[in-house]
Amino acid sequence: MGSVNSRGPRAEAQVVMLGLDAAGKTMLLYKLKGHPLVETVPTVGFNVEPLEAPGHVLLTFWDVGGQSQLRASWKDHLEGTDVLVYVLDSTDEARLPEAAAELTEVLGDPNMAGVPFLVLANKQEVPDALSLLDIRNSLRPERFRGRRWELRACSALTGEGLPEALQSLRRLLQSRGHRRLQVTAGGEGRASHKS
Ligand code: G3D
Repeated sequence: MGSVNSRGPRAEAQVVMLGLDAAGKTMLLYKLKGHPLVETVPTVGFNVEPLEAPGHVLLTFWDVGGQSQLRASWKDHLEGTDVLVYVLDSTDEARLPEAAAELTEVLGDPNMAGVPFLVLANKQEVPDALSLLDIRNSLRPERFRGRRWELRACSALTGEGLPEALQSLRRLLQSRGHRRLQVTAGGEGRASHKS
């Protein structure tokens, strides 16, 4: 899987979506694509989906965590990544340290040097979900120096926060030279950083 290469502004981007199993990646993908909700099945291996944002974004998503046999193969597919979307289950406090460790491992890959990332704190409609502040304090995204990042609250179930997530994606892609992507949304609940 190669990167999109052209002179001038690019309208296509390679977005890799990662997260522990059951974080909600599949459901997020369906919601972002405007499909009706379907019963999700565990992702085995990886999926590649063209996602209109409305520019053309090639979205690849992976399940990690507890699937060590898959990690060797997903590492082969990080080359050319423009933005990483990292999905967290905000109701799974117990596995937050594991999720943080996985993020560290992914961003430490040589292919991910300087690649910006968007953390989506999913399942925020659940009443006892961790707050964005709790997640930020646990994840400490500012420790990843030399790259831009944003942290967003969202719910794949209700769609809350998804327009704002796409806006973040657009901003991060723009920082990589994707000037033609246009996503319109406004919102709140964002933490962002430019290093
Ligand atoms: P994955 O692709 O990251 O493995 P899935 O995760 O999209 O398969 O979702 C895992 C489970 O979390 C599913 O529940 C799904 O319905 C649920 N889920 C995903 N997003 C949300 C959300 O925003 N809010 C809530 N409340 N649940 C969500 P099941 O029960 O099918 O395992």
